[in-house]
Amino acid sequence: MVLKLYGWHKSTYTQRIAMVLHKKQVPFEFVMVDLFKSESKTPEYLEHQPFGQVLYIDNDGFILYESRAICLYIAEKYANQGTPNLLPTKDVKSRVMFEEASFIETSDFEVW
Ligand SMILES: N[C@@H](CCC(=O)N[C@@H](CS)C(=O)NCC(=O)O)C(=O)O
Repeated sequence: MVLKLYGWHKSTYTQRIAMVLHKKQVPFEFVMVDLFKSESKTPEYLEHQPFGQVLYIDNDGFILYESRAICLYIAEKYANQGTPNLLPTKDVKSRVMFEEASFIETSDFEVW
């Protein structure tokens, strides 16, 4: 079954996932969740994303809902296709510099 991305087109979190999926050439179905209509607050939606936010993915029944974790999942699961080396090497300095940039982005630049 094709990977499903439940998100909102205006959400930068959703766009982040779509970008990584494109980079890794992973086919996916986009399922629109309209925040203006509170579609992320329905009981059915909350079963998959308990914070009532966009977004989440469904990959053959595997549900994941934190955007950066999803990016890591996609980059690692589809490591052998699309744009190579989205993740740093196993070298400890490269890894922590990646995490440093990621934490800075989360802490200091997060807007939607
Ligand atoms: N930490 C979450 C944040 C998701 C998030 O904040 N989504 C926003 C839209 S971009 C949202 O759904 N806001 C509506 C709400 O919180 O009710 C992630 O990275 O996936």
